[in-house]
Amino acid sequence: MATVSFLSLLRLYLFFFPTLTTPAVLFQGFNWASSSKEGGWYNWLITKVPDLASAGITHVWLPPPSHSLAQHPQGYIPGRLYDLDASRYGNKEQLKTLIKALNDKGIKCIADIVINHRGPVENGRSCNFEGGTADGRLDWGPSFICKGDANCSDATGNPDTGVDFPLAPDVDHLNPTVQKDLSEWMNWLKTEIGFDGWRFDMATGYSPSITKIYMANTSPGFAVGEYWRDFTYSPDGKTPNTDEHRNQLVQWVQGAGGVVTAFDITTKGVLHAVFQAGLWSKLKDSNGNPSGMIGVLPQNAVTFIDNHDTESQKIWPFPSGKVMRGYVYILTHPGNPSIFYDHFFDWGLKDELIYFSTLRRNKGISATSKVKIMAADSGLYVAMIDEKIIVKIGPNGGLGNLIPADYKLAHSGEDYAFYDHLFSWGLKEELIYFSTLRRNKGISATSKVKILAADSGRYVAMIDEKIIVKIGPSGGGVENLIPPNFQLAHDGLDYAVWEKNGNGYLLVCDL
Ligand SMILES: [Ca+2]
Ligand SMILES: [Ca+2]
Repeated sequence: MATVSFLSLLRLYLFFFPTLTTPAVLFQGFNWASSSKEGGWYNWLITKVPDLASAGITHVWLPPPSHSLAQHPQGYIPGRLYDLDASRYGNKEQLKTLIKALNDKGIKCIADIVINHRGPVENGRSCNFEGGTADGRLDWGPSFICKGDANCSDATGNPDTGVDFPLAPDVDHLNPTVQKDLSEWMNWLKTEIGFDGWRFDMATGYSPSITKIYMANTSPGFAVGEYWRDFTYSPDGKTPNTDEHRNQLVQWVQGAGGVVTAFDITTKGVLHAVFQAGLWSKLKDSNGNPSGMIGVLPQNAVTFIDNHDTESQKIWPFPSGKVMRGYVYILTHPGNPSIFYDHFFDWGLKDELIYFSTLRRNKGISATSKVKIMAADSGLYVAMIDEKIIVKIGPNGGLGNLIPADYKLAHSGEDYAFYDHLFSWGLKEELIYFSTLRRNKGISATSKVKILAADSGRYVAMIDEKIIVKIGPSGGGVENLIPPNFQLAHDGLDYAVWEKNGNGYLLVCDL
């Protein structure tokens, strides 16, 4: 058999262990109106699972799952934390069914953890809480609430370690029983309900050292915090507080133990500065890197364009008409990008979002991909990612000689384009591989061809029932065409070879 290069081995390794290397693409699976969806949101979202799978989504962030005060049906003032049947999104069984359907497609689920504050028993004393089980779990009184909280006059707990939530009693997270009860509840969400990780609501509400405790006690597969600090500008409107802003995010992540990620609100702010105020140079920091959190701690950044607050409630909506340009940026750049439900399903952007999330996966763009910013001024942003693609955003078409000769325009949309790297080295090695394959497999002038697919950008054929070859840019559903006794043996740019009873797996073990 032909010499198998290290690169081929690496590709094989990536093929067999995708979960270790597949970059995360998150999806926010709800908006502010979802709790009033007729028939229940969980029942609705489950019909969208195939779309999410085809977009390469790895994690879906679901809304707060517990009972919540009647006037807050979205779940953000939860009371009976264990009571998932009183949620306005659906009941516990519907939630479990949804999570299982997502898990079956390889998608993990993130629970929205609202623990800064808690909704008291309604029509009772303002500072009594019920856990939602027959036993005493999470049944709390005033001693569990931060002293001085305006929502609980007889609170006797420790002073708040963070920001106060004005609409409900703030929980005293320094109380060891609080830490134990909430950790237990979160672990129950994992083991009993099927969640894999957390989105920490209002993470400014308590010290990062508290988040660190919950991270350690619950070991989530993925966790992201909403550490919200307002993005501001100097009085002349020209200088956003970019460095200071992202440093707060970084300090929070480090204070919380360094494993948790944070929503990259700085990157959203920078994109607002660009598309609202035309401050294109702000896309590059003083070191030549992206000026959001992705420029300093990308593996801990979750980039986003909008969410159930900023867009649904018009708190800080992305500049009008520029949403797709924002996604082109975050889906081609480092960090862990996320997609908002509305943009994907309601705004007509689905195909483009799938295009760019597929591009991200195919090119192996990850949370720590390298960005080389080639232009960031006067309506033009051009950046090379991992020396594999070049992305251009902005109305200014004056590219001059910016795009190297070995990059070719592959895709474009309104004020954005992507250039793909042409592999310019010689073909000798590949030609030897295929001529050797031909000889070793006894492929002859009269070999039998069984065509398995010839449509939509892909050609798949079995030769003599010994090998399968795939040619074409589309990867869509090819894995379903390959019988289980065929193993991926080799691949290149838009082509791949599978061998019957091949020794691909053994090669992987040799690594
Ligand atoms: Ca409060
Ligand atoms: Ca608080």
